[in-house]
Amino acid sequence: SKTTTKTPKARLSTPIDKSIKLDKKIIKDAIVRHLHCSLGTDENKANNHAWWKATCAAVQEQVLEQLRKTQKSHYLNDTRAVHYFSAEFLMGRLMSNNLHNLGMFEQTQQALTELGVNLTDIMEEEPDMALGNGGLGRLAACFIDSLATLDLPAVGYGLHYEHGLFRQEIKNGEQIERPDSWRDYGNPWEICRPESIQEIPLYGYVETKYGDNGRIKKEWHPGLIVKGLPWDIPVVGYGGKTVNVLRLWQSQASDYFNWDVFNAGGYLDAQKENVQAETISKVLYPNDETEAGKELRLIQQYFFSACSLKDIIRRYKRAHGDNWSRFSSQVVIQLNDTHPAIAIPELMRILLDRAELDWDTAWAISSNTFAYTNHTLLPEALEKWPARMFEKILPRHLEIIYEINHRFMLEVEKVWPGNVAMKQKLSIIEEGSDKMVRMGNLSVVGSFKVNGVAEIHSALVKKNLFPEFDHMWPGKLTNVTNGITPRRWLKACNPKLSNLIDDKIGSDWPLDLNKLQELANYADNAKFQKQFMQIKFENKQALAIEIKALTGIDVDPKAIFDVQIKRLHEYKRQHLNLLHIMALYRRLLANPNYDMHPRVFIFGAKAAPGYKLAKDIIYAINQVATRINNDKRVNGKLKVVFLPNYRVSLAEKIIPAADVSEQISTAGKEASGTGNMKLSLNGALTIGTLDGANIEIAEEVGDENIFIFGLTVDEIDALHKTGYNPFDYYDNNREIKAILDWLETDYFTPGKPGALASLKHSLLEGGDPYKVLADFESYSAAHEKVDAAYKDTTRWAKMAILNSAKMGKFTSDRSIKDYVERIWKLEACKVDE
Ligand code: HBZ
Repeated sequence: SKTTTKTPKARLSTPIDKSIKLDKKIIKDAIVRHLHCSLGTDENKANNHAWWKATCAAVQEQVLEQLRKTQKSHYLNDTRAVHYFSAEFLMGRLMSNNLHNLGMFEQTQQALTELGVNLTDIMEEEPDMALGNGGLGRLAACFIDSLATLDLPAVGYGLHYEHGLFRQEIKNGEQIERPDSWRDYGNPWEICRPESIQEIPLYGYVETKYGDNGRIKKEWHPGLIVKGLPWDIPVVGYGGKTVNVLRLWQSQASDYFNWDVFNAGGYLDAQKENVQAETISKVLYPNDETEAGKELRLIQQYFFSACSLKDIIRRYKRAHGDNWSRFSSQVVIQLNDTHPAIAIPELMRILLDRAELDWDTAWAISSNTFAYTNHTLLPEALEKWPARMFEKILPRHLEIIYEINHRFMLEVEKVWPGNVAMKQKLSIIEEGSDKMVRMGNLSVVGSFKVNGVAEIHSALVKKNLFPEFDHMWPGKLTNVTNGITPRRWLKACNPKLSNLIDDKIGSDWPLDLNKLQELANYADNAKFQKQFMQIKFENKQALAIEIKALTGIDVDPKAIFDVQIKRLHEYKRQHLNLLHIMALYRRLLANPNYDMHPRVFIFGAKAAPGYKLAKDIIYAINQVATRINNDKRVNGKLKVVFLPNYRVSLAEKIIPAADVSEQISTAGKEASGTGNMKLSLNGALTIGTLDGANIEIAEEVGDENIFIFGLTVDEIDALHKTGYNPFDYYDNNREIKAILDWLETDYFTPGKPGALASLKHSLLEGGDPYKVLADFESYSAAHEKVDAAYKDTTRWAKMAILNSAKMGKFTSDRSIKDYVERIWKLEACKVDE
């Protein structure tokens, strides 16, 4: 059934480029044509889903036209291009983004209105493309948006997972994982490219041969060959000129493997191998910061890296034949974390065994092609693969890795002669009862640049993670601070605020986010403050309706909306937030007149399915929420909401409505964070530690416009060295003691005493590895400052405006320009008309 609501008064922002502005009549005709000719339905029968599909098809016509022109330009100019290798691209929905970037949002909205259809409603039909876990995957999505916007020749390469990140349901307070099926009814944006299938070898053995010239030749005889089928997702730059592609590989059984089995009557056995081949791209691994060491995961990594390299080489050869000398000047490959690091030995294998280049030539090409981005310092997140597993799946690659390591060890010997411990530390191979391949070390050795994702993180990468590499190769380790695309994270998700900004400072800001600075001139202007806060209020009203629909909980939009939205992890400290909520609750029970502005704490978080304590924290949040929300005594001053199934499209609804942004990781643990940037851009004030990009956000907004609390990296280090004892805080702070003891009663879990005890246990006997108790008091004090600031409405409005105004640095366009300048050395290539 289709819903017709009144469209907001038409307001056309300044056109980006008149030539591509489409008349609404043309759009309307295209939508109706697709309804009839592509979907076989009509205006009377069509439901929202059909309208959505028809509209996608109409938009895709424009997209494909620009895609063709872009590819022609890049081919004719034989441009150097970046290839962004990432196991994850967390794209979310594409309709609104594509409409905005093509500059046809308003016309399409009007066209649909005339057809009696509401664009906002049909956009809800689009499933999220959730092909990623969190920050790392979303960063890749923002980066390809910026690359296209800046007219840079770029291809994103990844996996075409059949099932993206699981859908989260909450049953009796607990997380339940359900499969995500984003393509069940087809995906209108993607294009299947069977003409570019690749074949990928796996398993088997390596034969050593002697060539005529006496040189040793290696030949890998694979035990299995799988096919990689590419699907292209067009990536539309803002302004609608450059359309790059995101190429995602789907695994398929190869046509000609195992005919022997088949012919011998083993039809079912052959089918089994089909299933195995097709399993490779079946499902995204849902672990964000831990490595499972599973065979299928390594195969996934090799599969998409090898398909992508073959694709790149095919394209290179079309222009340059067998002359490899220009390869690394035409091709740069960015490794998004170590997940695609296997591409390094794979390129070496191709250069050595196929192109028959000598080692030094091959190594010069390979090591000038790759650059690597590190996203974490957490030891449990650093990838290591058992050498045994490598030998079984990729026997030739293991040989090559040993050779890379052997030559690298000779370099280490030159710098630290006779130092065995140093060799053990830096070696790509970790010795022990189970030999392991360290993918981080391989990535540093095999890349020409390595970057961290925020200033402090990059400094810690140099100081703690790879200090010796920094000594050996000064200048190789660098920083590129993360960023977010302001097209999705302000223009599209917060139309009311975007329109207000357009009216004040013009509509260039999505391409030049530093322009937002000009808003600072209005930070004290009473009228502007009122408009700004009115929009925030309306966004909160809309979120309140969403909260009611999703959870049944009533929240008052006049309360402070305090949000923590991110993956659930101990280091992100959702439990610190929870302990503080319990403290407020306790204070309210002790003193019904406890002075605080009403507050709604909003959480969104998925836990890795195997991460017990993370799931316990979700359960605890939900149980505490239920108790508080149903307790009349708090008098509406406190509400707690856990929104199920946090994902990109839900973030787009929460962020414009947030007053307070919780960025409370243990200092030194959050590499950067990007949600912090999105929230601040939309006028939320940060309560946060001096960690990741929070530090740079504080520098931009000024200390008076952010609530910083907690131990610094150095203080955490010092505490660690002197010996941290969480019981000191438990024994000496009555509030902390009362709250932790409360967790052991059945107050929040009627009839089930102890159901929340694991939390207390981890914070006491467990040693509180993330220093929650050490930061509690300072966090609580910072929250009192938040409360006081909010009560002063003028002051709060000014602070909120200044947050939006000062976020210019955090556009992903700036990040990409940094990559171009410091690492990629690319040139823009304008697309001809
Ligand atoms: O990458 C995140 C960092 O935690 C965050 O601080 C940073 O802002 C962001 C972008 O640089 N890291 C992740 O999101 N990591 C993963 O999602 C991940 C996924 C699979 C893995 C390991 C990590 O095997």
